[in-house]
Amino acid sequence: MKNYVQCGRFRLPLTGADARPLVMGILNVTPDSFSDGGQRLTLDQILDYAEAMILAGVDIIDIGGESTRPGCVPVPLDVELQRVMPVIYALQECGKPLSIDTYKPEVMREAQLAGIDMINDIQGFRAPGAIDAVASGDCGLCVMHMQNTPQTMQQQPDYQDTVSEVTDFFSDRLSAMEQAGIDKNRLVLDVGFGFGKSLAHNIALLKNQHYFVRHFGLPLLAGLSRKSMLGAITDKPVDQRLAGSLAAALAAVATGAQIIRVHDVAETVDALKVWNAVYPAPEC
Ligand code: 7PJ
Repeated sequence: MKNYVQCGRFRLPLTGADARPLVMGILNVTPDSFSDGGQRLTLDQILDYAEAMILAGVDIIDIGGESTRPGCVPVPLDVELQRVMPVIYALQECGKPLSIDTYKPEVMREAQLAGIDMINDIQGFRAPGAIDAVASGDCGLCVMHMQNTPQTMQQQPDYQDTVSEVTDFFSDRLSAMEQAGIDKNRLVLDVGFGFGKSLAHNIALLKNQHYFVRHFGLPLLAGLSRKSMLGAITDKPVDQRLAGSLAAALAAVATGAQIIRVHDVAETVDALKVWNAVYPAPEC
């Protein structure tokens, strides 16, 4: 296991006295995000929301300019840039690592010029030019697994063996990144809950997260917050999934994730503090 993740200006500890599960707060800059879409439209409102996340103890702020909910339509490059770049510039000095949720190499390049600390790619840097766009910097890179595309992924998710297929995907991406000379200390893996997965696939991956940690020796990020798999389990609509999301965050940490991507930062920070008091990170 790595001792830290290199995350641009920041080095996030994974082991030792300072290590604890980290909370990545979702900052959607889209008018159509599935769980809080349309509520935060002006830059001021977005920055207020970021400020509240910081006060609540967020560790990483994940800025997203394109909704990737099932069936959504991709946004053009210029629209995505218009949405995210002002937010990145405005938050540059906020004191927290900034992440950008994008799969577009042009957005990755612009965001790095603006000092982004992490690039979170739901396509696992598969777009032509994506690896080239990030190879020479030092920002963290989250490599997520997705079957098919957001437009089609939930139509018929299909695996012979979920864990081994996701393993093969990571192996392929990691060797491409290694060939490009990317330092392993920059890398984080994410099995991609809900991205081309049935409930059974998601549960199989959640239960096997430790396997991925052991196999690749890399930290895992997990995003389960308010997702439909929690709706399937609890029979609750998206605005009533807080308790499910907190339980999912703890389950994800219990099974090996070190960064938890969430909407509800304050509640998750508290839940993880309690968790960490009982199960602190390993010493080395
Ligand atoms: C994830 C993400 C996730 C990572 C989204 C949503 C949909 N990035 N971006 N992992 N999900 N790394 O927030 O429900 O699970 S967008």
